[in-house]
Amino acid sequence: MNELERIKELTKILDNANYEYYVLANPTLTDQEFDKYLRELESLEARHSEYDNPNSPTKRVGGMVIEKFQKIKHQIPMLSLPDVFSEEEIIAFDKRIRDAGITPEYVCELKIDGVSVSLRYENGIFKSGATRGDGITGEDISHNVRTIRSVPMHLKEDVSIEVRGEIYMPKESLIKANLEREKEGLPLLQNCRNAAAGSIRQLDSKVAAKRNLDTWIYHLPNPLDYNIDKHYDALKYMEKLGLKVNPANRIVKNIDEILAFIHEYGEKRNSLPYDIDGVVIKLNDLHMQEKLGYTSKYPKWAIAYKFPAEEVLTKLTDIIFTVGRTGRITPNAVLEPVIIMGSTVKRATLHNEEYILEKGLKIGDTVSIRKAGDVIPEVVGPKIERRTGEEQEFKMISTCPICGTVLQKKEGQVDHYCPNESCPARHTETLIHFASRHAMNIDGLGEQIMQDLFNLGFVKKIPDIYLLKNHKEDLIELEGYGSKSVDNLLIAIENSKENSLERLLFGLGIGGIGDKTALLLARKYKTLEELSTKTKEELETIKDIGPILAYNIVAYFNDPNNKEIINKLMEYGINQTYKGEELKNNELISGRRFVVTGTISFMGRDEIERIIDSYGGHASSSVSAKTNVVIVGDNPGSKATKAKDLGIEIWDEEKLYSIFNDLGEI
Ligand code: 1X8
Repeated sequence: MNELERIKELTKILDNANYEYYVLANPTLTDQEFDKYLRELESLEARHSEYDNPNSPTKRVGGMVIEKFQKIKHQIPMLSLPDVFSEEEIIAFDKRIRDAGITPEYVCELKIDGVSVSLRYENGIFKSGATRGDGITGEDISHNVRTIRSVPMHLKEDVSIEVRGEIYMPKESLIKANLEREKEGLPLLQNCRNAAAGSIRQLDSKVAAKRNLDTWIYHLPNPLDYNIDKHYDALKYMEKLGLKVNPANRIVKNIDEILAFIHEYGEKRNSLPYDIDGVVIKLNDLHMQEKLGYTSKYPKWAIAYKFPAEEVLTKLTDIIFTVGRTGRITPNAVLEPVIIMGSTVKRATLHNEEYILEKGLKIGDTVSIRKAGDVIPEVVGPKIERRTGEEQEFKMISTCPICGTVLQKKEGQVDHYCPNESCPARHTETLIHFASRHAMNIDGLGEQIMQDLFNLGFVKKIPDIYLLKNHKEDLIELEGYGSKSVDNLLIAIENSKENSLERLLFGLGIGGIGDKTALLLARKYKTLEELSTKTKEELETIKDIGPILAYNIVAYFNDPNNKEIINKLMEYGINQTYKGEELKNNELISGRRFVVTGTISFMGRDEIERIIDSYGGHASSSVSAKTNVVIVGDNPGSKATKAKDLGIEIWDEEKLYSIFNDLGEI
């Protein structure tokens, strides 16, 4: 056998082993055998660059870096499905179909919480993978798709075909990735969906390779070309080609069977190794699908039933109080740790006294917890029937838990405040704020560690942060901080010295200066020194700066304590000048008014608004006739509907991504 033939043979053996392991979950080679073949193939390929094959099993480990995402036009648009949330809506869907003279048979499938993908094969060979994009045009993510082992590089028949499905991150992969990230002092991945979305949008395929992504394939766009006239047969056909098709898919004959499927997987949901957020119900007969057709946006032959937000039960072991930077007291639920939607929840805010009384919470209650907007945990309420009589009534505190000062509550307001301006709690909150993401952005200097550093006396005031490098050994000895994370922390602190003025200005925590005002002032005055010389009257001439804010700024710079802080920061080499670029210009953004609603998977709202701002656009929170563009993410609220009603331009996640990407902001 010559070397080319051996390359082909090894490719086949390894592809097949991947298929058996990752699609069938039935390994046939030992890890050692697999590695041996892989190494042999690697060394043959190294000697024969003329046989370079992008689909080689050796390329599964990633390492391909692209410069930018190419566009791929979908041959058939990639539509989304109408969401429904109730039994009634499912019954109405069934009725519409029956009213069209169809006696339906349906296929029930799991709705995977991942990222849609369209895969193209030519003569059985993998050609490309594309995101949904705006449904018409997606982005070429082939380099990342090649790292997903359950995506075959060769189909079992030499067909040319396009198939669609979902790329997702298994729950276990998220847990593993987060364990690693924790060790390395990196921020944790929030959930499987965002982690999957983030990974496939990387230019370097190493990231996707590391994330252990997986697929479920559930749609054949042009089945009639393959003489298939039932959706379920299309699923079977795709499975036969070697694609990973979900074994849960089930043909059902009526509403009761649909509801039984929903109920069954509602129960099994937590024990599945991947996240699902609902059930997709599709008409099985493809000719009937054609007959029903499409609305302008959706197929009429399928719906996506979404599960209610996941709720889990746990115990409310205590209610503790934290004091904010402004002195505001917040009660927090201390919970027996539970995993919900892939992350552990131990605390949840209870906002204020009234909130707790309205929910009727007692300490010791079994409570149900859910994740609002999929990220922030929320206590839904107590399970009264689980009470034993041992629970304790909640009682609001009357003095500050940190300094003991009697709390105040302003007329008509729900929040309690500690009025003591020099309450130590305010110092830690000030410090936490200084290091936070939108201020100096010091990674690794979060709430808990800052509290520890304050208690140990290492950091009492803001400038002390920059002396932490003198306490390196002490830090390493602190429980829970390895030498690696201390190194990372010290590097992050050093790097923050170079931040542009607006971050420092926001970080100082001058009453009423948010990140936007900080940017405005930094752009206008360029240095902290210059800002500090302005009078109240001068400041008030600036649009968006009212008398209170102007007063706060002047008062801040007149306070000797603050002068000392600023002098120290200067002495330690913290930049105090505006480094930002002058306003960037882009006709899609500059001078236009934006509202962002819903969750954008690849970027937080604040960051999006910051970028809009840097092009001289305006981001605001409410939609009005003045709004030019509404950016609509996942789970948008009424703002999206209002935008539609007003006929305002809408950018979905893909459109935003492609604009930001073209501008080099991603
Ligand atoms: C989206 C999804 C579909 C399915 C599963 N998971 C999804 N996220 C399925 O059909 N089994 S269909 C779909 C869509 O058409 N937008």
